[in-house]
Amino acid sequence: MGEMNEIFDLGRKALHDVEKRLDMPRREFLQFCSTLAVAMGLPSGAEAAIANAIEASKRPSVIWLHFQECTGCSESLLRAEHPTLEKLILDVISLDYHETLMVAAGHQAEAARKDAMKANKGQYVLVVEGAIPVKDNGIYCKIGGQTAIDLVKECAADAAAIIAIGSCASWGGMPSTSPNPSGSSSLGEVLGKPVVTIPGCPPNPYNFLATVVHFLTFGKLPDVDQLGRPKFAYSRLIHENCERRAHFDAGRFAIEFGDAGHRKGYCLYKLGCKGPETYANCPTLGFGDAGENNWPVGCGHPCIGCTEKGVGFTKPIHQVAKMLNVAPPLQYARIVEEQGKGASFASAAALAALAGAAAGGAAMLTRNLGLSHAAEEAERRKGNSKPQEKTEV
Ligand code: FSX
Ligand code: SF4
Ligand code: F3S
Repeated sequence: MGEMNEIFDLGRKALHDVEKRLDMPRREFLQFCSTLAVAMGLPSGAEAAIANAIEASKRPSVIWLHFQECTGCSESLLRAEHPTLEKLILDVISLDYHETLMVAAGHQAEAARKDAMKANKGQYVLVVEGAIPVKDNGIYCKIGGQTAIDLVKECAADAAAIIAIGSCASWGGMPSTSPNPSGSSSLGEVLGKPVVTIPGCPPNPYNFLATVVHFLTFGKLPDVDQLGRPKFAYSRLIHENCERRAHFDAGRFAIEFGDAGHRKGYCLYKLGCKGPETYANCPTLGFGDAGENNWPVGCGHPCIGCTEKGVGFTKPIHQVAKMLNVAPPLQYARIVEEQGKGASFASAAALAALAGAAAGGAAMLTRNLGLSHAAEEAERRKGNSKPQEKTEV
């Protein structure tokens, strides 16, 4: 109740103003603030602070630089619906320089960047999308006659906060894959200091939005992990929240794209899913405001680990993942084994308890991965006897 009172403390007039400014009904606005508070893992009542900050704050000036990338980060932001990008640009942040979206071009564009930097010295947010080529003094990427290296250093000097958006800016991403002829590097490497990173190829726009709103509300960027990723978004393994996890634990795997297991929504581990070694909130957040299960695994493709340095664009897509966390799957009964064979659920639980959590988990994991071979055979036999089970993929 306390937090509701705090929200009501915003006052009718303030809510009316914000409603008008964002062209968003107040209920939707308050819902938006609550969603961001939950996404950031903030304690109850924080939505009031967020609502207050958005209502009262001067919009922070944002300078957004593009280097070696595909513009997918900006594209994913364009798909954010709550609030839409134009509301975000016009009412939550002031996007003063963004090469893809700004109307100005040439000298006019560069003048807009310099003006914004001067007017908001020490207060603007610098967002960098794309890797930065450092080979041969950075001559492989120049904008307005300046190398990306010089440009980013100039803009970083007076920024209040620096955010690397996308895997390319966060750790080199796709442009840095071997043999990396232009020496594509991350923003942190070029600046020689850690920056907040929002990796993903593309990243989820709400992770970016929540990070900016955190800065707006608390005057500082959120807590980050050792790779600079906001903990609110990147502290859980995808494998821990995946809707296919029960299949993994029960040893039910898709073996080939389009086989019976794939069509039944089985676990994609054997197709190379990197969920077990990738930290991100993709399964819980989804993409594109397009409803449930709208994320790579939900759509039937293994996670390639795009948010994880050393996994995405580094490990082969179909190579099986390294298991980082092994928890004993005590809560799921296995169904893919012949009757009368294998351990019972109760005896498996007792075994896991006796062997200790980690050892038990590893044993169960090995067992289930092994089990799946029997399951594969069973699927194949079924496929042979029932031609309609086969797919044309
Ligand atoms: Fe593209 Fe962004 Fe990938 Fe990179 O996203 S979606 S190549 S992370 O910098 O534009
Ligand atoms: Fe989900 Fe991939 Fe883990 Fe399977 S391996 S449960 S598909 S995250
Ligand atoms: Fe990337 Fe895997 Fe999420 S591929 S978008 S980290 S599900």
